Amino acid sequence: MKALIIGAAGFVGNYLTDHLQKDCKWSVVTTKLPRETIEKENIETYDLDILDKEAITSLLDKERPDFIFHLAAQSSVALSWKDPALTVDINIKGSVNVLDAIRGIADYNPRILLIGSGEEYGAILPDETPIKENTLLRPGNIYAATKACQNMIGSIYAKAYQMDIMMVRAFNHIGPNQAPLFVVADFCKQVAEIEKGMNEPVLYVGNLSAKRDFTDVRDVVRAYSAIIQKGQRGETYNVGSGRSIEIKELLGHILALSTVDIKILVDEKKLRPVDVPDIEADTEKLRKETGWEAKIPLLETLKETLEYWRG
Ligand code: A2R
Repeated sequence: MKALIIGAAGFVGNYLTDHLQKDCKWSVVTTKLPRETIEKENIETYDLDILDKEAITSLLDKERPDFIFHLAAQSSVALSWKDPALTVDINIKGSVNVLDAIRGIADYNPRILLIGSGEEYGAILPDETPIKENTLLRPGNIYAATKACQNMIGSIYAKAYQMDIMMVRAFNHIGPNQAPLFVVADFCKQVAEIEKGMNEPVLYVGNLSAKRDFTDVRDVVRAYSAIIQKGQRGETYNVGSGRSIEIKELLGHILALSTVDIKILVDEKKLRPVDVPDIEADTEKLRKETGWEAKIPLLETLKETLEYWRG
């Protein structure tokens, strides 16, 4: 089997490449932007901007992968506020380019996975958690709106053109190598810097009361390969641990792993209005249809992420 990962130079792409090669034993082709680098063995890597539909077509025509994982995105919520047009271009027009390029190739029916986000659900009501896939989408930021749109277009293409497209909504995923824009990487980086004496023993935090659903990125990529093989055409699958945890408790676990005493201070800049106090994925559909279970305990992921930043 041959798999193509579009947008493989990002956080998830790195883990997905390893998983498909080592665990699934598939041949893997990846794409990246010209400014990015991918250092992997036995991998064919192409430069590809998904805004260039013709380039997508010629790559697909040449490689004809059986499975296509579409990861490429403008994935930052913060940047989506600053540059909504770019986010719409990449996340909506780019995804349409990918789907349309596939559709335009004769006698070619790959299985395709579009990666969306738990952010698509937005301001859920208290009785809507754990969140099921059929919950009303109320995206609260530009990034979330573009991913919700990608999801809708994916299901329309699947139905209208009988294409084997599956969609996921991934909740918070964490692990070594994640950018410190995200809460766990941010806390671990700060702790590691304090331990090295680079900073005073003060850890700056935002809102600690929110509850979120965290999954190790290596479990997430296993879910992706399971869905692309066993998922149903046009269906959407939540990917999460199925258990939310208060950020305060998460911080407590990270501090317990630290070798020094650390004071906690609230940084006004990190405080964001939290309109959704508890976000927890209902993952029954994923588990029932694919047999997937999260394997890596949260404490193990936190330990490895802290070790990564210590290094
Ligand atoms: O924005 P950059 O320079 O980090 O590059 C990202 C790349 N990308 C593109 N690739 C092709 N054509 C474009 N026009 C384009 N614009 C951006 O897609 C990055 O290397 C990759 C996405 O990776 P990350 O931003 O690290 O996201 P992550 O955490 O790996 O998540 C994968 C997927 C994304 O669709 C997220 O929105 C979703 O899972 O949560």
